[in-house]
Amino acid sequence: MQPSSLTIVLPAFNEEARLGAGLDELFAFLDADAARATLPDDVRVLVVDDGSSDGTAAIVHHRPEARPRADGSPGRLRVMTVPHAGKGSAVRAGMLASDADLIVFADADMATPPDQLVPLIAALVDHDVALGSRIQADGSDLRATQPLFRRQLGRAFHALASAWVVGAVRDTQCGFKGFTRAAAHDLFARQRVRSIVFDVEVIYLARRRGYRIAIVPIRWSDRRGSRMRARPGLALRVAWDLLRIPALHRRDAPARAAKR
Ligand SMILES: Nc1nc2c(ncn2[C@@H]2O[C@H](COP(=O)(O)OP(=O)(O)O)[C@@H](O)[C@H]2O)c(=O)[nH]1
Ligand SMILES: [Mg+2]
Repeated sequence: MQPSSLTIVLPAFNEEARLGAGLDELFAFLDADAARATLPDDVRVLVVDDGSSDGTAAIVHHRPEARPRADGSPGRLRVMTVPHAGKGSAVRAGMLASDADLIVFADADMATPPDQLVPLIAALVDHDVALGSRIQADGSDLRATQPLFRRQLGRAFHALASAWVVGAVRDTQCGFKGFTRAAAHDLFARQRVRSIVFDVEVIYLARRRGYRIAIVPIRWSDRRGSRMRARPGLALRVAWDLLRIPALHRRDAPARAAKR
């Protein structure tokens, strides 16, 4: 069946400075002919703000797309506010709150340009999960534009993640992933990790549950104003979360989950 609706979940934590420009870019694309021709008719954007102390939610409330439509139905943009617990729990809340046929999450800074929704959505025709990847078909890696310390952190992270839980998926941390509703609800209902390791956990669960997974090379560029602060506490949290993933899910049946 042709999907008729899509939700784009944008986790946002203290994004006052970047969210307005991000939403401008996103809606400019959604209103362009290319998007109308290729994306489902009903596209909604759900910003998940988990306890920002700045004007993140106000930015959303003041946008024209958040106003009710002429027929009284809700606008196509809304913000959901949840207690602060990290990117993983914000994405989880948004994925479970949507009942669209297809559900994608993306970074609010539009590090992945919105036109990359087209290949991501196309992959969901015959897959349940589509993982954006900054590694291109020719082997080049767009993460090369990141600052050196982030690349080094990324390599250390990947060495641990690949040995332990994600197998052949080379770019686990790309913040651009799409799911059918059935896969999104099944996976995120099980997902437990609150930190940035949640991406690895979702991939682990998707493999374990037997979903069809597409790796979709996407364009990406490093954007300034990253919310990530490298600190010893974070490194410990990340290592701990990576190591405990299999134990967290030892009771999740490896059998193939319900299909669309
Ligand atoms: N809701 C929520 N979003 C977060 C949190 N941490 C990061 N994000 C969001 O995750 C996305 C990626 O964050 P960013 O700082 O650009 O990460 P980087 O590009 O990997 O350095 C952005 O949309 C952030 O607002 C968090 O604790 N809560
Ligand atoms: Mg970013």
